[in-house]
Amino acid sequence: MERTFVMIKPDGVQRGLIANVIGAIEEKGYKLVGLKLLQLTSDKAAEHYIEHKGKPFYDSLLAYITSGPVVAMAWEGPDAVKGIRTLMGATNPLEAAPGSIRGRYALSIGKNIVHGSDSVQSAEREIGLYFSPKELVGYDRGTDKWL
Ligand code: DAT
Ligand code: MG
Repeated sequence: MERTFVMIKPDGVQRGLIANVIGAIEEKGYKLVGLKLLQLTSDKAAEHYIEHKGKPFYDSLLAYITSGPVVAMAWEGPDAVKGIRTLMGATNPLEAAPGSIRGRYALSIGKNIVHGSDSVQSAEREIGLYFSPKELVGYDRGTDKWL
């Protein structure tokens, strides 16, 4: 069982896609264990995207991710990190599989709707950036045995 961090980026919120993104992940079978709406400060955004510091797109990435509210979430399930990356589609929406979240809703790499952790280690770090342990809620669902 894994947990992963997912964020609906400002374009996803502004375009009214919160329910669609949550729905895609929920319908697949993953379990929502943490959820909040917030506006990122520059400091938080820099911490989140520390691995990209110095890259040509870094400044525009920070401007974009702080440009409006985001939805931060923790999701749980078997192989949740890789599974949710697959559900999101490739970073560049031009290459994202049709039917994936980015494949369905996004046109450009600079506005690709959603973030998802890329490894179990990143997931742990990113969940910790946005949630305190008591803000994460573990629970059983009647459907868990069918997944
Ligand atoms: P992902 O979000 O799929 O994990 P990433 O971690 O490589 O992708 O990059 C973080 C975000 O930065 C990505 O969602 C969009 C933006 N980005 C990445 N590569 C880019 C590029 N070559 N030009 C513009 N933006 C880019
Ligand atoms: Mg990434």
